[in-house]
Amino acid sequence: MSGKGAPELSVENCGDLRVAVIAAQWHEKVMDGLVDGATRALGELGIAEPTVLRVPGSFELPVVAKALADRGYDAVVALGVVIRGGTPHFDYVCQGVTQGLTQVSVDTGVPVGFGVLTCDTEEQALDRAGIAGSSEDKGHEAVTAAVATAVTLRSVA
Ligand code: DLZ
Repeated sequence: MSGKGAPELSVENCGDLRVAVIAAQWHEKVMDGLVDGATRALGELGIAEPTVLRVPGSFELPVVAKALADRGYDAVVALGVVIRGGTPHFDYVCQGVTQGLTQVSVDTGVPVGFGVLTCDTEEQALDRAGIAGSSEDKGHEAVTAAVATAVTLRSVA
């Protein structure tokens, strides 16, 4: 999937929103970039002191996302990196986390930013991690999308 065509989102009146970030721990360098990008985005949006939690791997993201959504957060952002190996395990983890996060979001009505990279190689992941030399900043993007959606939901409440 190409990053071309991404919108320039302008998000306002969101400083009072409660936002939580959950981050997996596999692939440390990429994860550090995603978490930094997410934190930077929250600062730019004026959302101080977000909750940041770590889980072991991407497969654990949905259950914690559900707990946070149930506890009154206005938006949850899930960050992870899954890199293809030589077995079908990659497909099961990707499917589980994607369907799990979608289900949490739709069932609870709380937007869940999807900052989970599913890549063939570590190089592809680093190129999307928002570090020096990256062409994309997916942690930042996931926060902006989740908060923008929370603002939209508030306007229709
Ligand atoms: C087992 C596993 C593998 C092989 N690869 C990754 C990965 O690339 N990225 C990731 O976030 N997690 C991986 N995991 C761990 C699973 O997400 C999960 O933590 C374990 O299967 C334990 O439930």
